[in-house]
Amino acid sequence: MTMRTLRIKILVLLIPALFALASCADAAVKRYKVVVVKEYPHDETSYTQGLFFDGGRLYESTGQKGESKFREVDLVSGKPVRNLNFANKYFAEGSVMFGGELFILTWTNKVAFVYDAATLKFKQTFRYPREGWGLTTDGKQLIASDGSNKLYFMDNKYRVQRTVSVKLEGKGVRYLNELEYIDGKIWANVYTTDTIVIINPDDGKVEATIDCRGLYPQSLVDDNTDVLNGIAYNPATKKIYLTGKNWKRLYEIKLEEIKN
Ligand SMILES: [Ca+2]
Repeated sequence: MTMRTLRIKILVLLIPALFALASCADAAVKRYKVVVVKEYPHDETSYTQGLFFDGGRLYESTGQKGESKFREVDLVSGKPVRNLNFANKYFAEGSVMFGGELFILTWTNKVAFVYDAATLKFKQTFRYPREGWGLTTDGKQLIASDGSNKLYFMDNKYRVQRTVSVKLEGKGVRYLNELEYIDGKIWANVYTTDTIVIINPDDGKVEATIDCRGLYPQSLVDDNTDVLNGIAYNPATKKIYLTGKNWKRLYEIKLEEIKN
């Protein structure tokens, strides 16, 4: 065998292997865009921080000092059914119901409020040594974000059991904000962007990204409009809803994969 034929032989063997590697890397992170299935009114005074369903009912927590509130919201009308307000010093953040209790984070106050989930009666507070951003649950633990690329898995006493670092193709994804646990994965809004990442809760690896550009039409944008934030999943209907801070609409969406 000449050197030339050897080189060709190596290339012939190598090229499919390289393609296999490349397609492996491509297949690792899927890319989706969102398609609107249905749209609903959303209170444009709501600076959305937390959004979730529990028992078929939609709940939302909103931020800003002096404007922070927690609400049960009628999906169809967008109107509040029940409402909790916070003292002016608190900036409410993510919220979720877990084990018959409602948990609501605050941004820099470093305190979480706990209520009875059924009556919304105040029960207690927990302190935590970091910022509060998003909150969700896998039904076994609370899962919180703090604006970094970390997710904190905690028990109902706010004790951290484990953390994962969220990475997209090996690079940390910071500014993880509103969270939603959907079918074994954690969806997270990446603050200030139109991107949602789908995270494997075991290793923090981003398995897919969702491009939400164009979801909120330019015709509805005004001086008050802020970023995409708010993911809610109703497990009974398997429907997924998105909104944003001070958006006038809440959208039921489905995913469409972006090929190549
Ligand atoms: Ca949520």
